[in-house]
Amino acid sequence: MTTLTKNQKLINWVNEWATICQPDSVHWCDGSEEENDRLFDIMVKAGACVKLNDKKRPNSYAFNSDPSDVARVENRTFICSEKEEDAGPTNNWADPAEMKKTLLEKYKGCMKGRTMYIIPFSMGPLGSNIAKIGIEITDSAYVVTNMRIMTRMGKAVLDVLGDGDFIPCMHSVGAPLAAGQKDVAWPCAPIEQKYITHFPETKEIWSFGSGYGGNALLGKKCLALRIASVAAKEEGWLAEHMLILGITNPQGVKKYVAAAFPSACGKTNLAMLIPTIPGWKVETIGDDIAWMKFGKDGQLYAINPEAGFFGVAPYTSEHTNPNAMHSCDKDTIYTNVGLTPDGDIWWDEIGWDCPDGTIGWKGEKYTKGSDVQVAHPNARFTAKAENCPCIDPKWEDPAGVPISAILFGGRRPSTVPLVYQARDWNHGTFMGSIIGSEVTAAAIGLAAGVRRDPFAMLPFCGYNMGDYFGHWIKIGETATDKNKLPKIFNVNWFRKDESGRWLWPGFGDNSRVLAWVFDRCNGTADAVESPIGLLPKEDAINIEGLKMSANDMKELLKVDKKLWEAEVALIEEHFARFGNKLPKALANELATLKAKLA
Ligand code: O2Y
Ligand code: MN
Repeated sequence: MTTLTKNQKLINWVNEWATICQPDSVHWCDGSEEENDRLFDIMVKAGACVKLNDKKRPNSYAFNSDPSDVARVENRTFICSEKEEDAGPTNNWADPAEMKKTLLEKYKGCMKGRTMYIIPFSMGPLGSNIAKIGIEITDSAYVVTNMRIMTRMGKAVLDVLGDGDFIPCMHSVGAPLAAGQKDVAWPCAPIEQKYITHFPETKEIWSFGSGYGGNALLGKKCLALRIASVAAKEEGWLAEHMLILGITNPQGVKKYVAAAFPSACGKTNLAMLIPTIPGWKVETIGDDIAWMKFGKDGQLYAINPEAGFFGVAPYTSEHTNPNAMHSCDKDTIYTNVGLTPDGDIWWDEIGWDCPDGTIGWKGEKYTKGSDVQVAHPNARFTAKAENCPCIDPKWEDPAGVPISAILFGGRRPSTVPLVYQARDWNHGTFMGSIIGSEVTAAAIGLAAGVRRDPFAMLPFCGYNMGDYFGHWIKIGETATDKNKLPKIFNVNWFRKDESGRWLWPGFGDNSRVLAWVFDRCNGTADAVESPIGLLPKEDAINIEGLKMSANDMKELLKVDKKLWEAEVALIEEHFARFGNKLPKALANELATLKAKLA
């Protein structure tokens, strides 16, 4: 074992886990290219992955997971706070001592026959005062190679850490090997033995049984959202499930926008949007997570704590998101996509037909007309941010970028207009607290209606969501210069008319809405008051070149009193969930909305 640090606390922690897990060997990851190549070589030889055709996809690999391990597992994700109340009504709670006892039994000998990897990683640019250092212990080389893309990882992190503190992240796929036992391509434990657990008071993460995405790449959802949200509340900043983009107008003025949407709203597409309106430019800081802190000047600054994209592959194409497509031209890990006979990848709506002979993610051969599922709907690409053609020049700036606007949104076929602006910070917090998407009865057995996902943080808030609302209110109160707070907007790309026709084209045309947001922040666009907030003036949104009637635009910006009265009743139901944890300021906002509608 080559220990790359003199940090005694870290060495002791690693030794303790090595004693419990009993791996065959311990490897401290230095993050070098040689190490990365060696790990891929080992995985290719073991049949865990395939190296793709170097001429088509240089330095890229395809993995297929076990069919039981294809996504984050919310019902196996736990917040283990000392008090149940501190996990709140939206999280699964477990007693921390009991959970540790259960898991320690599982971790005992769980790495037999495997290597224990020690991954030092930084969430955020190395040395940034907004960044945090974590150490992940894992027995998965797949996790190591993904973490090398998704975070700043390796020896340099240990150098910055010195003898300082780190966030301990413990992970095992939970599949020890007996002497002489042959490994499988994707080791993991059965679903009921998977545990993704968080200990907010001690800021620890223990994950067991899954090798997939958010369950296993612990820097992402576990650290950068669940644990970071707790730290952010304690330290007075914001850890949010938000993309960050830079937008430049034709005069060369640039502003930065952060945005939160529930899943399946096109967050990565918005982060990498190519504007359809002449002269405008959008550049990407991040597509999933934003950490925002006040600077000395009273402005809120954001960093993307990640260094890569763990993007959904299906429906990503040259048409929907060319920048994402080119981010994964090289140096990419693909998970659960189809493997074509010429060593390339395929997924639904990639933009070309699936070649005969493509091997699907479950190992079945596809031929035209067969019903083989080629790519899993949650198939992923892990791609480096530095390979994104529209990456923002400031994406690694340790100081972060100043945020002028925050957007919230959801999939709302009716009721919610294309865009409206909050009157102030508390009203914007109210907007964030009520976002959600409409689901049909058929969707995953849920009752039809609006599924609320406040701030898109429902699965990611590491503490009581009512207290989280309160933290947002407090951020507004403690801002030294209220005029410098970001302006807050709600957007809805998903409005339909009565016949079910989409009213808004979406994708690159969302730049038309971003331009209005930009102009509002720039003081160069007017707005009109409505009961729900500030709406664009008629003709304020540039629809030149779109096949849209004036009536469509009217419909898109309509505030239907009856629908909003029904919405108020639904919001009351939603807020009731938080009991006495609901901040008074949000109850007041709801009362104001009711009064304005009357
Ligand atoms: O299924 C997973 O493990 C990935 S979930 C994910 C990945 C990237 C960005 N966002 C998400 C999410 O669930 O919000
Ligand atoms: Mn996400």
